[in-house]
Amino acid sequence: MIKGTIISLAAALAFSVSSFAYSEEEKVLNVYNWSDYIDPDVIPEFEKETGIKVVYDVFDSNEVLEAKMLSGKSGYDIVAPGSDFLSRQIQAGVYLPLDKSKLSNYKNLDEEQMKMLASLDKDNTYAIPYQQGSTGIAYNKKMIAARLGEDFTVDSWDVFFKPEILSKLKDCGVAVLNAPTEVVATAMNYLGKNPTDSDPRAYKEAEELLLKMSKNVTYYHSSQNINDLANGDICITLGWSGDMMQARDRAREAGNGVEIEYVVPKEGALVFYDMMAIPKDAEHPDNAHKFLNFILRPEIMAKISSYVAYANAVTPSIPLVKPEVRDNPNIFLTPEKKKKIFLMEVLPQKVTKEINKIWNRVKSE
Ligand code: N2P
Repeated sequence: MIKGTIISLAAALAFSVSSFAYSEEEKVLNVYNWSDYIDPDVIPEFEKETGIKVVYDVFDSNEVLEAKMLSGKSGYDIVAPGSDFLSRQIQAGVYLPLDKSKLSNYKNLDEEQMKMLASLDKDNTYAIPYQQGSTGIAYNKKMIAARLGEDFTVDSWDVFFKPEILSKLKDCGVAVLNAPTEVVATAMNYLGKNPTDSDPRAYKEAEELLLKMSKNVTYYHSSQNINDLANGDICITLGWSGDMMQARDRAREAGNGVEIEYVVPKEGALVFYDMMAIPKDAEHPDNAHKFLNFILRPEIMAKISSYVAYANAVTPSIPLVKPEVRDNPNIFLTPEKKKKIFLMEVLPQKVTKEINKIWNRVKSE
């Protein structure tokens, strides 16, 4: 009898402590996501439904996010690293394992892609895929035709890596992502080398190629190219697929006559998955799980992909994505395009260090 009372007392106490802890979590969620990466209605919808106030900050560089994460105190509840960066950050122990019992919509994720992502996040322990895109070339059709001829087809990285071509575009504005890991990998791939070689000495030729390219580059920036391309302030950019489609939409909305094309060049392009994970020091992990579960709903994920023009891995969302995005072979890649792409693998720190050194030299060229 006494034993029974003690047990039920203990159970009651445990219950009240856990419900206390649960109700104690402040109704706040600090999100750190890429810029231009969500439908602006999604956050207010989440806030309205849950009563959780979202503080939404943005970044446009994996390297910047990584520096924050490795400093140990991010101050965020949700962050969105690229899958290769995520993998290295997992090894550094900066994330909380997901509590999948709180993610009833987890089942919506495409099994095949999750299996592939498990090579970077074992058993998909720490993260869910948010959006997926490629790193290719976008250009202003009329400006390029005026300089390279009506018959010139932009379908090769030659445009960036052959100075005799790129120099003809210098006057109309050439932008390159300020994304050292991706741009160096792109140069390696163009040279027929392993884009994720683990030997720092393998990157010499890529550096030379980029140094030559840099003579004709107007600026390095990872989000300014959207508006600049839409407004006709640059004529070509090495850019992210969905962002470039957003540029096209903005030009159309403005009715300014700017026509934009995006291509995955024939030599291939890097494909990335941006993931969402919960930092270990998150102050609102329950709210974070609620947010992840919310965006895993087919109609919410479809809304996001329709707006940002990136693909996603929530299978039942695909039929709900607007046809212009869903049927765009550069966004939801066709099997034909899939043959030409490559995924980043985790780079050892010594390679990242070398890439950063190369990048500083390239940018100051
Ligand atoms: C969103 C860009 C995210 C793609 N604007 C690069 N990871």
